[in-house]
Amino acid sequence: MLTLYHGPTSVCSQKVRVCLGELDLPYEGVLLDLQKGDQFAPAYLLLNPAAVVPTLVDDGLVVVESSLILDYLDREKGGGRLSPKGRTAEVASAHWLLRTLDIHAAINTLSFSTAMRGAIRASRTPEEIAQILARMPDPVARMKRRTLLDEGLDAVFVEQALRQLRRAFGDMQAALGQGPWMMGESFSKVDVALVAYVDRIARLGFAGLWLEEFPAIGTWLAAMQARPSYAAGIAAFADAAGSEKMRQGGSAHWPGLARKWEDLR
Ligand SMILES: N[C@@H](CCC(=O)N[C@@H](CS)C(=O)NCC(=O)O)C(=O)O
Repeated sequence: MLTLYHGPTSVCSQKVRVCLGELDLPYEGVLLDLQKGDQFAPAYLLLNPAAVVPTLVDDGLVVVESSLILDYLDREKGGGRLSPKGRTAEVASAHWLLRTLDIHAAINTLSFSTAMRGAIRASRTPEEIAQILARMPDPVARMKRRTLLDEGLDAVFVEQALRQLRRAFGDMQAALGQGPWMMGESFSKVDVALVAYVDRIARLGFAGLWLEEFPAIGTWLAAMQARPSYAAGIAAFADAAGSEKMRQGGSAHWPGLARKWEDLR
């Protein structure tokens, strides 16, 4: 039996749920409330010492890191049907899976410097925020979070994130010039690995990052959103009020973000 510890709107959890949907795999879900700090519970830390979601447990085997989970599920449960075949495609797909670490960091930066920053600062006292930060086990992640909450779009991490995304979008646009999916004609785990991140940018009201310069990304995202796995893995876990709050919270920062994006052209 597969057990997935996940968060309803966590991007890394979304991509694993999309994968489970694509492979048509039943699973038992354990939802964690990241705002309440469920990820810091001692029992959970034994599974995932980094205090992050998702974590997959398959018959006692613990698998962490969302892109590794995708790879594991496809190899062990899906017969490799989401894995591109051939030397060149295998290297390219492994590289994309590795790059999701940087892409995730960039999405985390954009969220916590805009919409999440607004929501957290509006609902918590500075003392409560300090308490939450103190529980983060990684001192660098803690410093990053504190800087984003304090400085918003002026934080140094924002330029880093935009540079990462500009490179990733350029490479996605080139890849999508070869076929409808990231690896060409065949839908693959690379599409699954990227959808939640790109979708989050759209949900924050930042689709302007690709609309004119990298239009293939918008077409690809629409195709991803039309798949049943998106409905089951992402849309089903997003409540309307929360989504609207995220859109408004992000969109208010679009003019500032767009200026920074233009500066990097
Ligand atoms: N590289 C990890 C990143 C996991 C991660 O950072 N997850 C976020 C949600 S998307 C989390 O659990 N955050 C907890 C927190 O912010 O305290 C993966 O892909 O699994």
